[in-house]
Amino acid sequence: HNIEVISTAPFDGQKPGTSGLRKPVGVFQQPHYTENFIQAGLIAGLGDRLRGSSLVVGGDGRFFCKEAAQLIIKIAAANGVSKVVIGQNGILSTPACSHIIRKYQLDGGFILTASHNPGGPKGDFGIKYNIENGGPAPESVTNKIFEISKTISDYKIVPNLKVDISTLNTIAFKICGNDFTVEVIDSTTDYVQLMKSIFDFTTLKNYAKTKRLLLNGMNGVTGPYLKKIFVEELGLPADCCLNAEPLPDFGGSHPDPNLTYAKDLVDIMKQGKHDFAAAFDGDGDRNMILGHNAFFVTPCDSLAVLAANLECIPYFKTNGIKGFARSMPTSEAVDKVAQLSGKECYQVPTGWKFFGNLMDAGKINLCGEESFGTGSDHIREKDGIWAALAWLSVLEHTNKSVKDVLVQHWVVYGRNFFTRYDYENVSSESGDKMMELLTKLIEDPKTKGMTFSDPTGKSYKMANLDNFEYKDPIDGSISKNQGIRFMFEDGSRIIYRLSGTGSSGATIRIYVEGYEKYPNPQLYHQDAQEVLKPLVTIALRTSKLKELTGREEPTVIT
Ligand code: VG1
Ligand code: CO
Repeated sequence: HNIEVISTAPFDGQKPGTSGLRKPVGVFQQPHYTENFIQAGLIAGLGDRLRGSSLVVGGDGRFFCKEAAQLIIKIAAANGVSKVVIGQNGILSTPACSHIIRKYQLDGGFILTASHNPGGPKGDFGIKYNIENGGPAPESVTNKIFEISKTISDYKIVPNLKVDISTLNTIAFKICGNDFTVEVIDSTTDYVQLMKSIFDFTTLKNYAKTKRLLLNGMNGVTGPYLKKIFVEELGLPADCCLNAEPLPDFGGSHPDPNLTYAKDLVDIMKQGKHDFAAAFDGDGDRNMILGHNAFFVTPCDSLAVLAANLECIPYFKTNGIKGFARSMPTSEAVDKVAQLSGKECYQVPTGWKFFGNLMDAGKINLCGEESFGTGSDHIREKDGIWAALAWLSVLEHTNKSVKDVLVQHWVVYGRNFFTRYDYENVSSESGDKMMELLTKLIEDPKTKGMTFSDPTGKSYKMANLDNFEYKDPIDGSISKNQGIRFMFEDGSRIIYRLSGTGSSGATIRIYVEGYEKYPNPQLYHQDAQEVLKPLVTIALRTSKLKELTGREEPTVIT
């Protein structure tokens, strides 16, 4: 096997976003495009540890995963990597990749996914580099990848190295005298074992027998994991798993577990025949939890409820509960639980990479984001199936329905009403203009203390506003411009961000939160959209969103 050094030229825009590099498939298919990014990832991620290192490679099975996996093997081999561990047919969920890096003490890995973005030849593809703790590369590494990508002039490859990744096997090669091994492993075994070590599967099995559950893989990567865990291990009928076959184009759908894109599941749940449902995104790190009659648990509340009930899970009983964290736009519901239980609660920028240091330092063991991400320190990614099992553990332990668990939670802690408005695919120009306009408000000393009212007369006094900046408490690194925050005197918040996961144009996200503590529990049943209407009106008016984007309505409301 010969190593070839191929001349190449830089491509624009190979800057990893909130979670890796995401672009339309056609962009990755350009000659040298994917190769450049892999070479940059190896150098930035591993530096002088590159020779002799070991990596995991896995993806959500979307179109172009197999081609990219073969390229990674060829380029890794040429760069002196000694071992690549890869899921059979290239399939590994994002949580499984994270676990495999940790379990086998690998030096890092490539995850091939654009998460919940649609797939197929006309859809999106993505590549993410993860580091040796199993988590997404921190900004120091992703910035380096981008820097390298801007000046790259060649990459190394073993062009005629062909590896059969369809059968479980360990294959040894000699590359210019060096040993290079590819281990094709079963996609689910390690992850299923991990779940069995965290949760009490005997108790869950007995509980699951008495309930009607639905799990929706949305044609993404979780299908095989769902069948192993819920059908083989927990003994549920096979038809509890919906859309459980990973498809390269996700069946043409948008594998994003929310009320808009998982509407088919919501409709089934509305028929009232099931007690619990969960849906997962393309790469298996997001989750949506629904109760009887499609009762919807907001991800912010999900995090808070788990925080309040963690001790019913064996893993936390053994390890103790150190603290919690949430991304900045996520509601403060979990903070309320931390206050009452005397635990620390950290606030980090959007993106799972910011939780890694806190978990490594033993400061937190539960964290979450409003974007349907929940997870713990069992790995360094958010974990959809883990969240569903955690919820089942809570339901079993409390012997309550999903809705009753929530209502009881609100009675104790009050309710943080929350909603997010997404305006997808607006022009980058209008997105930037809106952020500029809001930045002017921050710079204007008059804004603080100003009263904002909606037409019905509800008013909110601005207590503070800024562009969120985060100083990592462990390594001291600083991340600026992480979202514009309006913080009102009554605890309500409005947050504006531009998405960092889109593949073209811009997506504006507006997050709105209002806190209520009612003497009458019935009031907690109010619709978040109704309760938050005045704040939403203020959010849209203050940002001139309609004027700047021409959009009357958001693309998605969560
Ligand atoms: C979005 C979410 C963020 C999440 C990220 C990756 O990022 O808001 O909370 O961590 O997606 O999730 P952004 O920059 O578009 O807002 V996944 O499941 O797409 O890897
Ligand atoms: Co995802």
